Amino acid sequence: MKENPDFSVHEVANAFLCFPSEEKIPTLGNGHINDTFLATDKNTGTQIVLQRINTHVFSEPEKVVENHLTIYNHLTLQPSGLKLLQPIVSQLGEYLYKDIHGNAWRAVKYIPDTFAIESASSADIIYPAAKILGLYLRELSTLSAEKLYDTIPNFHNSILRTRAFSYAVKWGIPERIREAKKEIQWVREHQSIFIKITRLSLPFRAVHNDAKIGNILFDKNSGQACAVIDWDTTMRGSVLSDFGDMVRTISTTTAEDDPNLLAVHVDYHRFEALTSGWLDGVGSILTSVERENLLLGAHWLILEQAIRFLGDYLVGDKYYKIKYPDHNLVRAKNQLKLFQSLLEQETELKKLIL
Ligand code: GN1
Ligand code: MG
Repeated sequence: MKENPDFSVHEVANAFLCFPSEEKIPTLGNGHINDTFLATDKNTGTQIVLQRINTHVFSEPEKVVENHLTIYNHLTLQPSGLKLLQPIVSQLGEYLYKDIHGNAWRAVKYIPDTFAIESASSADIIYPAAKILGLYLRELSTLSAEKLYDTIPNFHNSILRTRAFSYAVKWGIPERIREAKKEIQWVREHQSIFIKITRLSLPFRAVHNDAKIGNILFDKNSGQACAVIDWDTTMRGSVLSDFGDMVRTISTTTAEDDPNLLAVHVDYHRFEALTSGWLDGVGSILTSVERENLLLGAHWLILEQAIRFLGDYLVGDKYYKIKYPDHNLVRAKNQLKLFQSLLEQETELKKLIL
């Protein structure tokens, strides 16, 4: 059953909490896909995160909650002390709750005294943020990827994504296609990078697949990175895409939708700090093919993200939540600028990795 825009978050809070507060239940975070709320139990003060799973994107929400449980059970046994998203069962004893409108919901325990950010404005957080993303991968390295479902099949298959992009360029909204002519041309000139990725024999592992700065929680008191969140796409994939997503969101001071393109660039010193943090985090899990191609992972992910935003703009914003009409175009231009900056510094950046 597909999601329904009509829902009562209070009904859902009632399904997961014994005595939910009757006050307004606020939204939480800036996710592009799911709807997230923070509900409180008025007797105990316990706070839980309620999420309506976007079933246009995650067509089998059962797999999302099953993977979550598998990951949680695995990470609980690991030594690093990452704070974890503890799944919560509904009063019916299930991890997935279908509301009366047919929407799919799940809940996790809120990790108190933490905050999230959308861009790495302070240089101090780069090393710890990168390290925790690496640690997450290190701890997952002992979980067989076969134990996880593909919650979104072909998620980082950029050859298929290029096909979808070509379709959008052919059948999308004509005015938008005209408006984005320059960007479409630019993508076409650089998309051969995706072929390079498919030619590498990369090992499949359980990886995060959405390893961006917004998916890290920081402790309010110490300022330290303490949790990696949003495990919905943690499944089979490559560490290169996680490295790439990290570069995409931490090597620059700007958010992915900053329209000020002059400010969008990969900063050499940030790149240096994030690479060293991430490598310290992953430890010795990388194979030589992974290690040698990390920078290619950054090219891959940034260009892939650009075509996802641009393609969505061309077809009329069907996938990503937007805040204004050209939002996806602004995001795409931002990512293309970042990609260009990466290309310009390729030789110097490569020296930092090898
Ligand atoms: C989406 O929902 P959210 O914000 O965690 C997207 C990622 C993109 C990201 C761009 C399932 O993530 O792949 O990289 O936006 N998730 C899905 O910020 O498509
Ligand atoms: Mg996500």
